[in-house]
Amino acid sequence: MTTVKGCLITLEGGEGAGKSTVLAALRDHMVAQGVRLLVTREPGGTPLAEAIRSIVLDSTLGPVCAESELLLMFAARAQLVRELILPALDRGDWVLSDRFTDASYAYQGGGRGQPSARINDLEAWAAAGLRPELTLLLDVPVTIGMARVEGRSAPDRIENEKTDFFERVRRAYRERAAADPSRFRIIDSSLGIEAVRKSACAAVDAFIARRKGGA
Ligand code: Z5A
Repeated sequence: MTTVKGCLITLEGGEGAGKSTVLAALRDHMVAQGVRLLVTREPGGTPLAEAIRSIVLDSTLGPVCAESELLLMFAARAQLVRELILPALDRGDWVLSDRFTDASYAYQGGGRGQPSARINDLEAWAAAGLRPELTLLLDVPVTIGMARVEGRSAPDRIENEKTDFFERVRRAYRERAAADPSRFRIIDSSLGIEAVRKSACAAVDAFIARRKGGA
């Protein structure tokens, strides 16, 4: 069993970046090392947050304004943070989340043009100021990512967006990573699945080793 204290690790990336694929590999890799791990996703992870997810991604509900979209993402997050993530961290467990607040900066900030200051305020209040200690950004050119998910059954409301929206999302993610290099690791996700998986596991191993050293 690892002796280091619990912490939050997140996976981020645009369409077809391979988060789900990498998440499964990372979970197995970390559990095999004895890390006590809660795996979750956003939006979602609790019954209420999953219900909000189905609303916010539903493409049949008519227009959703950017303000509603941002608030729904944070409503789901507020619940997940208090119901699952903070209690897990308090127990000393580790948490691996498929997306977190960086996604709101990228999609609602970069993609929809919501001001960063507003997202900052929501992060401080609704997300209790919680920030991951490590964020793996799976970065892939938009055209490659979109080609990977093409043909997947019924795109949801956000997946229906056009290429320029996803280009803004990618730019916002990369800017956040550049602004906070001690937290972010950018993984070149245009490479094959095995290479991406290896880079992600290596980044987490290095983080665990560093944390053990400093714990
Ligand atoms: N959203 C938001 O707007 N604001 C927020 O604050 C939050 C979220 C938290 C749902 O997220 C939506 O919510 C998302 C952002 C928004 N909208 N969009 N678009 P999600 O994370 O649940 O949904 P998603 O982005 O569509 O993720 P996904 O479907 O799980 O995709 P993925 O995890 O990136 O990819 P994958 O399923 O692992 O892989 C896709 C395909 O590519 C699959 O066939 C793989 O076999 C293949 N693949 C994966 N990696 C590779 C490599 N390296 N080479 C070749 N092929 C690959």
